Amino acid sequence: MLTLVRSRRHPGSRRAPLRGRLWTFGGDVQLLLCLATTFAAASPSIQIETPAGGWTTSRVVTVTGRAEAVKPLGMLTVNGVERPLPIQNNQFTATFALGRGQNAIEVIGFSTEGEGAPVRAQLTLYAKIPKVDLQVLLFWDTDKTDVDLHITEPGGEVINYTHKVSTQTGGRLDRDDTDGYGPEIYSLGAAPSGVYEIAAHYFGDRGSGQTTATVSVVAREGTDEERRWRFEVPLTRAGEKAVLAKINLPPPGMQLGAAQKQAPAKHQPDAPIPRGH
Ligand SMILES: [Ca+2]
Repeated sequence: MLTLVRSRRHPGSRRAPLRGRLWTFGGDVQLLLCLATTFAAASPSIQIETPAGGWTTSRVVTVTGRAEAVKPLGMLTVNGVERPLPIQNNQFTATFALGRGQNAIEVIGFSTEGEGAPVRAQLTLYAKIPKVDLQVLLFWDTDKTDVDLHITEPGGEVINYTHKVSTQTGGRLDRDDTDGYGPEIYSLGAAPSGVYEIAAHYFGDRGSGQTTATVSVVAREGTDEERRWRFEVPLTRAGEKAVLAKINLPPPGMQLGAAQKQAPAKHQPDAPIPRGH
């Protein structure tokens, strides 16, 4: 009969640092139970790997990093503006727009255990970039979904994924994000005065249903007239388009007025606009 007895320490040996117990089977077979060590859960952590910090001449940057034992949806904060951050296979990547000068970036993960206590990593980046008169950043809060930013300039020209650079102002859309979260960024160096309409179109939901679109706006960046706004609107399904705000930029030197927030959009069941990709 096989008997399981606890072994005795060999004379002169030192107790192993592993958390476990040494057993012998009839004095012939030794089994080291160190399951507690082998399967110990990783501690929640988050780390930014690139960029290392310092300065950049790019307005749009991508931050990458690693995380352990955190929930699949974290948070990215850039100069106080929060947005959701997907974390998959212990990795994250996020693209966003910097402001001129010093930028404070924070990545937050929420522990998979207990109350989801946050773990944080910070980065400071100095951006040597030209000032913008107007920048609009669109992001949303669902994965595998496509929302599009549409800017109608005072001259009536519409900038979106089908027409990324304005022939009238030089304003440009940086990219068309088609698989979740954004951002899509419209930037304009020298903005003609007039009304700029900001709209979000829910192009494709791939079954995800409602998403919340958020736009973050900065006007007259780096001047005494600098103003910032943030608008949100729920989009319930693909095909829906909402005008989030109208920004009235006065001629340079004149005080900016309040942005005009729009009422929630009505569903527009028109067919999606064909795109070239
Ligand atoms: Ca898009």
